[in-house]
Amino acid sequence: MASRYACRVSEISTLAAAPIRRIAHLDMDAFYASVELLRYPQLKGLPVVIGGAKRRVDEALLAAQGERALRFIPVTEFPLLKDYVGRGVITTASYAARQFGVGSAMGMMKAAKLCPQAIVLPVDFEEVRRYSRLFKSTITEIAPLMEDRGIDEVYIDFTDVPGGQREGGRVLARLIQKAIFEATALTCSIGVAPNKLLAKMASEFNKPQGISIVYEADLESKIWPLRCRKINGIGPKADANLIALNIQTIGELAAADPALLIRHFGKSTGAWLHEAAWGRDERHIVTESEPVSMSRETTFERDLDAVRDRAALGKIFTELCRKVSADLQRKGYVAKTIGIKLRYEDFKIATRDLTADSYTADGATIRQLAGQCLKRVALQKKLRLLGVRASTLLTVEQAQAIENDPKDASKRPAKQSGRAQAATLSIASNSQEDPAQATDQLF
Ligand code: TTP
Ligand code: MG
Ligand code: MG
Repeated sequence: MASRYACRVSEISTLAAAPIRRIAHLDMDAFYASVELLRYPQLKGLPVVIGGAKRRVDEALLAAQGERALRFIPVTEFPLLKDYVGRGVITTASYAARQFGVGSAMGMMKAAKLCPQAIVLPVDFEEVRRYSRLFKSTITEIAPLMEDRGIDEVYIDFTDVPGGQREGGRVLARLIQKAIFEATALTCSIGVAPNKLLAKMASEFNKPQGISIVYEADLESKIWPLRCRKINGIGPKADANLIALNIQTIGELAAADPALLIRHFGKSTGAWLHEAAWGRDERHIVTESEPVSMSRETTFERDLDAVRDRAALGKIFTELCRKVSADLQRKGYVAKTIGIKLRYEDFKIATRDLTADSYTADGATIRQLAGQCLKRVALQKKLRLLGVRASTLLTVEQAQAIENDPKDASKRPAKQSGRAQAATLSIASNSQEDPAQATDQLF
């Protein structure tokens, strides 16, 4: 009897000691605009919108005098929204501009009516990506379980991180905000809650530079008064359907009969809507490692012959290289190894790759390297599929760091626009074909 009792006590104490699941959602404040304001501190506090094309005058100044010169451009020299001609949309607006009702995805013309005095700046994707990486690596140094949710937001598992349970996670949230500010001079907002769904909503509650904690018990007071649209996953269409059912708020959704929701939205969405309205979400944080390669391939509508369909194959091949190049550039990577993959009409596969002595993301360079790989495969049989792969990846920043290291000149990356430099360090193959059969018939 006594031992059973002891066992019960230990069970209870184990339960009591188990930390509460705390998930944070962190979102940068007016991200693109804030990144530009670092470059132009003279515009701080002014209404600024991001959109439109690059300013040539800044480009010239940047090239001639470097980044620091930009901060001395007089405020009066910046283009204003009222003078903007064109049909573009705004990607984001500084908080000073938002007071005039200007915001993301709004047409420039409409925004100009609301806030003609706003300054228009273009986005610099490379800079935005650099800051995106910087704030994310700052987070993972403190809290390793992070899920990347796009350019300016992440989920973080606070549960087992020091400070993650103090004041409902506020202590850790404050620490992360401070670390990000020290690393980037940018501000962010953080919501901490028992799950992703609630954390995502919470991060918006006190923007900008806000922290908000949502406990399970806050569901009724903080979540239920919100409009259904605030649930991440309820888009304009689902929202309109809910409104048609006279369901406007999350509280009304929670009160709705699940059977009615299932009738209107199907089994899985209907059930999910009910769970979401009750603040239930079991999804875990999904961490992702850096990509090891990026590739593009295409299966042809009919098998193609290297001689007869040479022109078509050449075009497809170049296009695949262009896409791999665009993928690398969009994600901010450079590659040192370029490979090709062929599938023949008999479904046999041949691959070749080639490691250059420099890194690149340039389409023409990739095409040239892939072309060299192609010289080493047999092309007598018809082809079903063609693929191009870039591997041995580095981020642009890592590659630049190597380039700037005078001790390691051998690893210097190629200039982005340059042709491949001596690209024949190693030729690897794992083909089921006999390399001796290689022909010179290239497309
Ligand atoms: P958001 O996080 O939605 O917006 P934001 O960071 O500008 O402002 P907030 O303080 O409210 O979070 O988007 C992040 C960036 O993504 C934003 O700075 C610009 C870009 N973006 C677009 O390009 N188009 C869009 O429609 C939206 C919403 C954002
Ligand atoms: Mg943001
Ligand atoms: Mg965001």
